[in-house]
Amino acid sequence: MLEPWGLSVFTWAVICTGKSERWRIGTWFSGEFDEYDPRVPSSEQEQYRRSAWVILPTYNEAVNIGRMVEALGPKLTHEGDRILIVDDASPDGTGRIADQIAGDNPKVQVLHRRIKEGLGPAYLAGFRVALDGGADLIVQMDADFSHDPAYLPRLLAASELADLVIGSRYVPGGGITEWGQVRRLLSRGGSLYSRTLLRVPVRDLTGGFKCFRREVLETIDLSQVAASGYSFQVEMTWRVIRAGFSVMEVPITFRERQQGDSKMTTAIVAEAAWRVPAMRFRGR
Ligand SMILES: Nc1nc2c(ncn2[C@@H]2O[C@H](COP(=O)(O)OP(=O)(O)O)[C@@H](O)[C@H]2O)c(=O)[nH]1
Ligand SMILES: [Mg+2]
Repeated sequence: MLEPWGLSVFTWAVICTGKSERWRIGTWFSGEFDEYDPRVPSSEQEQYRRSAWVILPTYNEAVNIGRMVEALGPKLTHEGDRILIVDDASPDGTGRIADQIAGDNPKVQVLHRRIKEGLGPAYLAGFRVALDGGADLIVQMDADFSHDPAYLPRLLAASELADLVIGSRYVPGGGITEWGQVRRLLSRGGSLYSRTLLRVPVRDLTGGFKCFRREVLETIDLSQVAASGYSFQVEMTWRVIRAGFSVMEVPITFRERQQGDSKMTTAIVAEAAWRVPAMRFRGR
């Protein structure tokens, strides 16, 4: 009998060689994700895992940031693991709270930026700091618990198999809770729109819970990344695929933020609407 791990590798290999000749894209369909290999004791597996930096962009997340760092703590078992909070001068004092957390926890660092420029520039600044700091794996996730820290080991484990791992709502086993119809439609529509225009078989192109291997971010010219809102997620994945890296989607359940306010605006949606076709037609 094939173990889940073997099965997932097999499934991925089939997808890579069969369905998608041009891109190396796959989905992890197996049911057991959270272990590297069930046959190896976990203490030994830790030695194999590479260091991970988790980038948390924050704008007015004072109610969430402390709990978020606490929830991530037990998952950051490698000595090189770090959390990097990228705060854009949040008026609610998130930056100050982050500094306090960093003062008490040597695994936490804070990058303060003067102005709010959107998610894209905040992540790009965070990526550069993580690369300079020696991160092997760079994880990006929302700081509002929409991305559950419990899935972090799953993403890290899958990064043994693919250059970019996407926590995906739209593969078997993934989903969304507590979202209204409008938001669901927007997300589904956005993914379908991008997928169709860019002609890539990634299900969750707008997803923002991802793990990049460092080589990926070193190869892509980050100074060329133009998108700032949701389309940042699409643009990054698109650039990764075009650079020939492998992509794997692993299922996650996304939940609406419980506290604080969303920064989503019509301008962010509008940006995605024109930027995605622009990406496609800019040529390769
Ligand atoms: N540093 C920074 N973080 C941001 C900015 N916009 C959103 N965020 C953070 O990005 C994450 C996702 O944003 P959120 O408002 O939850 O968007 P939504 O989930 O699409 O509603 C959260 O952690 C936000 O605090 C920004 O301009 N700068
Ligand atoms: Mg959110």
